[in-house]
Amino acid sequence: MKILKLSITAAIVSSALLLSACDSQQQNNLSVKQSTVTKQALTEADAVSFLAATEPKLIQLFLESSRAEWIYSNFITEDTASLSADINEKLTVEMIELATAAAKFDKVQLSADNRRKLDKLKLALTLPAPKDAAKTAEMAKIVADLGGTYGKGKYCKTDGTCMSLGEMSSVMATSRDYNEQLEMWQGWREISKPMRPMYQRLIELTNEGAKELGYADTGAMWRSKYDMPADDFAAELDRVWGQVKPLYDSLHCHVRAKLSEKYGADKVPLDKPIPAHLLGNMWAQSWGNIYDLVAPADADPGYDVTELLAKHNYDEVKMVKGAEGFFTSLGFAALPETFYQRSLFTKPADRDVECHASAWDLDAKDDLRIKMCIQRTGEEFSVIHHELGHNFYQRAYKDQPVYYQESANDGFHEAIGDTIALSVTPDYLKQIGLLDTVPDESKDLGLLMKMAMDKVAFIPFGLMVDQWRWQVFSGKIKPENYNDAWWQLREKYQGVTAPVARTETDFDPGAKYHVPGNVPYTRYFLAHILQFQFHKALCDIAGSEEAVHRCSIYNSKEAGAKLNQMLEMGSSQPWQEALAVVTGKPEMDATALLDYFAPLQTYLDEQNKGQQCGW
Ligand code: X8Z
Ligand code: ZN
Repeated sequence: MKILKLSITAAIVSSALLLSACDSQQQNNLSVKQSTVTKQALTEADAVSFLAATEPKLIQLFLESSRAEWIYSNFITEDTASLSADINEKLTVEMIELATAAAKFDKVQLSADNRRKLDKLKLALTLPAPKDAAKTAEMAKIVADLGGTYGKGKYCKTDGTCMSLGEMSSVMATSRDYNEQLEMWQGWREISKPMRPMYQRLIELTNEGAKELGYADTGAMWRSKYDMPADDFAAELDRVWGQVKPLYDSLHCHVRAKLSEKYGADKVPLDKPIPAHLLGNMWAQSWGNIYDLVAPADADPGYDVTELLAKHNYDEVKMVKGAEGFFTSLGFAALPETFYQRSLFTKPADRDVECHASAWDLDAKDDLRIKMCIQRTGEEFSVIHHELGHNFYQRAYKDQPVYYQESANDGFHEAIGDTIALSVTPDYLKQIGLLDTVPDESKDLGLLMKMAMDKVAFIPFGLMVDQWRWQVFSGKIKPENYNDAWWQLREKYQGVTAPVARTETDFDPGAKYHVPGNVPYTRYFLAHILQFQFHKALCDIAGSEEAVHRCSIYNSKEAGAKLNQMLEMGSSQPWQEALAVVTGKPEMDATALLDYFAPLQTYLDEQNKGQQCGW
């Protein structure tokens, strides 16, 4: 339903030229399209004119849709929900029509470029809808309602006081009180219970749409977007996860032992999955917030970015300017003034907004924005880099044809800002005046541990979300097992468990933004592998002689130029080729990640000696 550029999602919406008063032009476009696809024997010339006529139509639709989505997620009310549903419905109808028209060229001999553009069009929708107009409208309403339910979600206690997700997340990050964390964990999961029937119906509807487009189900369509056969892509994920799993298992073992020391073996048994509320994060997806519980003795770097930001009076805008400064140091042009005028940086007190961070490109020119309820923490400083990575990518590919105004694959979009954040080293923090003294190498282990708690811990979560969704789409997971299956996968991949009994009146997947938001999640798994490949390659290009975990590409115009070369390509080439532009190799490979964390792996092996690991 929502597509990102050519596959808009709620996370990053982008569009292009303002053509609001071009009714006649739109009619022309449509008539070209209709005459093109009803001809008897289609030729490449027909494809070329179809693609040319479709382009301005898409640009217009994307702009309209982005505006409505921007307003809805900045101001969640019944009215904006209704307007968002209306435009989504219109966009979906049009995209289904275009995908169907594009499929008419399936048997026509075409250049690789024209074939690629048509394929992009066929795969553009994240949530295809059935052709039946009433069903499309029903689906659009569900999509808006699910998003709104999440965005408005808060936890209200019996005394009448309510907490936002941001407030609850702060408690999860800083509290070391078992019951207090549990209250937050349980409280937030109340918001998603009402989503279940909506979600169930959404799956039925979108699968019907996917089948009409020739896919087995919507999950099969999602897996078809990676320049390789869908089954090969799924196998590729398993292969890469197999590379990382031993490191994850070591980290899990060590963290569980430390949590068991902290909370007691009755609460954290040494042979069982870890209770999911003790890891410093609402979803146990990244664990950096409990770094203090696992910090290696004598190797703690002795600083904390949250404290440094406070000490140097960094407010939200200063945090964003700081992150922007990294990109400009690489040679990227500064963000436009409108970015600062139009972005949302702080949570408004007087209305409901979707606080989950996102980056937007409204017009494929220069109307870039982020929307984020920034908290003044080191964690959020990283998220700002993440979001700006989206914006700089969007600007880099803006001159591509609309079909290619996208990242090489969705994992690339998620990896760019994170790649930059890997260069936020102590040395860099000193250069920008946040840190006085760079800790010596004896403290590297602490830095690596902190990074692993964020990045390595995330990887199985990044995989399991869509393992759940794919099986929901395929029907292997039935509605009566939605929650149970979620927890089975959480246990299988992450080795975490629900801290209290769950039932099928709960809908815990819905408490994670990307499920009601319908944002595919495999992208983050990919990004967590790719960012280490990019970082290593860019450090080489920058001529760094440091260990890779100490390298910062700050100020390297060479690294910036190479990165930009890849970003500018958009999705015009298979992602393997884009990857090769920066890394020299067309394969996704976790070796760069494993090399980065090699000293930590040695430490963990030592620490885990005699422990019974696994769950
Ligand atoms: O959703 C995001 C970004 C926006 S694309 C803030 N991330 C995932 C999440 O929060 O679950 C970044 C890492 C994973
Ligand atoms: Zn992102």
